[in-house]
Amino acid sequence: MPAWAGALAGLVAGAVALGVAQLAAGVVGPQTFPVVAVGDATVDLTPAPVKDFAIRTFGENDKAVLVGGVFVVLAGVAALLGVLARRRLAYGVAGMAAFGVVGVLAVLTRPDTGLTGVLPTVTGVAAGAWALSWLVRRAARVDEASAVRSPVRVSAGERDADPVEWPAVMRGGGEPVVFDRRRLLTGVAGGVVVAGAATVLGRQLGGRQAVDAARLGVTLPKPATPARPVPAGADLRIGGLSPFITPNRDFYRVDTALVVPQVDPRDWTLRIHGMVDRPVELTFDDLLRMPLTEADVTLTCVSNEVGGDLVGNARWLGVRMADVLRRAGLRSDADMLLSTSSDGFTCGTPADVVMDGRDALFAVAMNGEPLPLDHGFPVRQVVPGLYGYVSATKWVVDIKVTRFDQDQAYWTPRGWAAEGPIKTQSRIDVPRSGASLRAGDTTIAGVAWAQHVGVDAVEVRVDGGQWRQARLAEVPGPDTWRQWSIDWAATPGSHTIEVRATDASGRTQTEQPAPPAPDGATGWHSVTVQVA
Ligand SMILES: Nc1nc2c(c(=O)[nH]1)N[C@H]1C(S)=C(S)[C@@H](COP(=O)(O)O)O[C@H]1N2
Ligand SMILES: [Mo]
Repeated sequence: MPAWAGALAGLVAGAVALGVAQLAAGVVGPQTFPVVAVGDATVDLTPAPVKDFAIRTFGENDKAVLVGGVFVVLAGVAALLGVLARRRLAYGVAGMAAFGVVGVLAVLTRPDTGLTGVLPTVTGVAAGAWALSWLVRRAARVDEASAVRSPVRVSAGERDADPVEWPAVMRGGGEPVVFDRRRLLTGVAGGVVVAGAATVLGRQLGGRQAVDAARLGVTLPKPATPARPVPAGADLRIGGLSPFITPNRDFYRVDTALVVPQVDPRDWTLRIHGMVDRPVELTFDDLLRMPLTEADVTLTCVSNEVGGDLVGNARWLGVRMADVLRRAGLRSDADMLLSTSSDGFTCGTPADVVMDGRDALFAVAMNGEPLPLDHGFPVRQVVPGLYGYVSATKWVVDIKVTRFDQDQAYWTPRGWAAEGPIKTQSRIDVPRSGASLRAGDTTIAGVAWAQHVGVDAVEVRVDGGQWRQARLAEVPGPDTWRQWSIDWAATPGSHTIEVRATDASGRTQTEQPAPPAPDGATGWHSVTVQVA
């Protein structure tokens, strides 16, 4: 059997393994698909600098790149196992089993898989090993002609003594066997069909239909405390300027989940425990029966570079976290709320921030609809003034009331600060960097944010000249970003435009550039444009 045939058999056996695993994961849960479990574990184990590099280089495609990488590695190894299996089937099967062990370990260390989560890996590896041996055997046919011609039956042991070159695959009985390309290729075709069908079926079974349907079935109660009306002048409606409210489909997404957690609201509970007088457990219906608050809050990711787009503003509807926590009764020496998502991500939020009266919510809706699955359905946290990684737990299921000196959240051991208040920032949306403009009167516009403090001033300068005050749009309160604009008489040539904001506490953004890690980027956003 030539090497290419072994590689092909290995690849197809690998595909059968993944297909069967996908099918089983369709029943047990998509996060138990071994590629996803290994990918998720890789995300958690990746050193912070590598992860930062990946986010910088691939942006929101980082997950696709990771999963693609896992597939490429798997394909290479499967082909190699096929090549080895030509010599000895046991090599190939042992290699598959080794992969199974890696898969099982990854699944078992995930927080959202459980013991049944190993089923997809185990059945997949069993199916792959079976397919490999079936293909290798199938490709070897007893050479009837030479068996008849040969006066003596040659057994494998005699091969070395015999100068004649014997086919690589020998059957136990010692008949000379030859490689049968046709039988291999028909077997390969069968394997491809099985792998493809199992994958498609598994995807359908594991699809989001059930949770999507449950989401559509959610009836949102009216808020007991409606949002402050958005002033008419909050949205300057300038072409290219971010709208005041970011539509859900355009809202940035950042999380560590390779497959979006599917949490059925009928199964959802929120447990509050730790340093409390009485542990509390709430169902989704319990939560919806509490008074709801509506608030416009701008979320920001700590990974946002100066000028970046990991920031968005939405109208949230939810129960004040403080109301729920008061039911449990926080002990006075507790200072941290360690929240956990259904997929095991954790956030550490300062308790005093959540309890100080701001609109810190267990949110159930975003811009008038139940939370999109990507944004944490059925319940997520929203805390004005704190970066997402320390406050905005999506798919939240558990709050441990604890202390910063006793517990650490997900990102802290990975090199990010334990506490993450949002730094005042401003961004130029129009003109875009690199734009070509016509000389004459034009508008420079953008957004600025200083959540829970408020933006008091935005200044713009061109080519390092005088700072000029921008016009500020109105805002409903201090928790949202604020649009700004300024006129500019553009003259021919290349120009650099810079912006800086001053918050309501009187602090102006520092010019000093700092990277996002460990606690948020600083510096002034600038764009360079060509005017003709
Ligand atoms: N479960 C879970 N929640 C999470 C995260 C996560 O990785 N897992 N990432 C946080 C980070 S870093 C940010 S910036 C916000 C982003 O929320 P969004 O995706 O709805 O914009 O979610 C936060 N909540
Ligand atoms: Mo973030």
